[in-house]
Amino acid sequence: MVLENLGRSLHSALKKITRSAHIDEEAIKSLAKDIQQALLQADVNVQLVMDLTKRIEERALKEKVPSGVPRKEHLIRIVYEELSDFLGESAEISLEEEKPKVMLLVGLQGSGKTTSTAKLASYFQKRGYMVGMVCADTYRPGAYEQLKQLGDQIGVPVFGDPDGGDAVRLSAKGVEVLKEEDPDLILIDTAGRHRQEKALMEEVERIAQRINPDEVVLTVDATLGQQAKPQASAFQEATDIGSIFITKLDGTAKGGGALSAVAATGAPIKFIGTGEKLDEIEKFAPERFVSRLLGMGDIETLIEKIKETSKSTKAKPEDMKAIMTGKLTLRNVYEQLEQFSSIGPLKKILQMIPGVGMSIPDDQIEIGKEKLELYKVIMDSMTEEELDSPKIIKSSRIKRIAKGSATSESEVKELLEQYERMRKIIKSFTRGRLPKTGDLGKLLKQMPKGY
Ligand SMILES: Nc1nc2c(ncn2[C@@H]2O[C@H](COP(=O)(O)OP(=O)(O)OP(=O)(O)O)[C@@H](O)[C@H]2O)c(=O)[nH]1
Ligand SMILES: [Mg+2]
Repeated sequence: MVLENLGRSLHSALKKITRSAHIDEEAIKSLAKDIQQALLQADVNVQLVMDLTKRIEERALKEKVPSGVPRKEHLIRIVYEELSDFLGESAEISLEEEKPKVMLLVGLQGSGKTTSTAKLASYFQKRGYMVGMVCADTYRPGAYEQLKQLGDQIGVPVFGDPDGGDAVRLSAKGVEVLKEEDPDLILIDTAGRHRQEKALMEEVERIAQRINPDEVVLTVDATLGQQAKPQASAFQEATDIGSIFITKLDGTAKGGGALSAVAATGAPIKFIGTGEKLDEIEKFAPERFVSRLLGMGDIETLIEKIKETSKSTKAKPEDMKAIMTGKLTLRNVYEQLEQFSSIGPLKKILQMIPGVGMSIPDDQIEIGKEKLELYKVIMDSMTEEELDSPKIIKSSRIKRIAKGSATSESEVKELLEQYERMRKIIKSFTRGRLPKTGDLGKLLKQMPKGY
């Protein structure tokens, strides 16, 4: 998970609160301390941490608890709200206005411009928009080929010149050529030479002057931690139509530092990159992000991912809803096997379910691709009735299924055990109800015992 360590520490700080008998000043102070420690470890700036925890403490001590709300719940809500505020406000990219919207991606060398350009293209294409990309990086050898390859992967046209040329002219030409197709969005990938930063900034400025983009997107590498701030501030001052794409949030312990430092400059973070693959992009919504971070799940992002997948495949949100509410049948499993792999590994999906968070050991849910294939073959030999009510599958049926699918009885049993385990885990966490993100009262009640 993104920011796994931070999530774990915050999660255990809250767990301590839910377990304590009384919420008194001491408990609040101790919670604030735990949160401080967790954030400092994630490379969040000391001053920001102090301000945040002071606000949490003050609110927790002074605010009147609304009637009917348990004190603990109120306290957790304060933490949730303050952490969400801390990460800025939700900002939208809208493609509904004038067509085409032109976005210019800028950033330091290796910060992830090219990858993020293609990720954005794929993100909006999946949502039904027509997208084109322009390669205006004329410095990096093979820059055009890199973007072209990514474009081919997702079926998005790329304009560029393999021989390089003048970046400003290429950008203008690219926009002009792509406009003929009447796209909704044109994304321009630029160069990122670090050593001649000044020349680079000048070039970006000249491109911006020439093509007048609707939005300039700065990619910022999350591994910089709080050091991301100067980049974001300079950018925030230089452009008023800017947004930030934080890349490489996966696999860095400093992501919390980067997110909070950038948010503190007031520059809107609109997207985050959570891996090298093109679908590893998420719209950044602080509340949802914090909700998932605290192990409270993120149903909205999950539903969004399912909708996205169901456009290109036949995945059905109803099936996912059935799974999340513990009504998992083998039929759901069968129908979703392929979709699961396109939404992301099962563990990522489960993390978006409230209460599941970090509580499941990897080996309980990681099913390899080959295993999934085998399970599909086995399920092909099952009857409709068996797929709908797996509990009727006893030894004689197991024998028949194994024979029909040319597998062994133990493999059939293994599938049934795996299914049962998944069903139980999911059921025990969701308790048969589908909560909404942000509805903390309900979420908290659904947390498993010992949370
Ligand atoms: N893990 C991870 N890697 C990423 C992410 N985004 C980009 N990368 C990787 O970062 C490296 C640099 O990405 P590019 O997209 O080529 O960066 P760039 O800013 O275009 O680089 P230049 O054009 O050389 O300035 C590549 O290896 C990418 O796969 C992300 O969100 N997570
Ligand atoms: Mg590049």
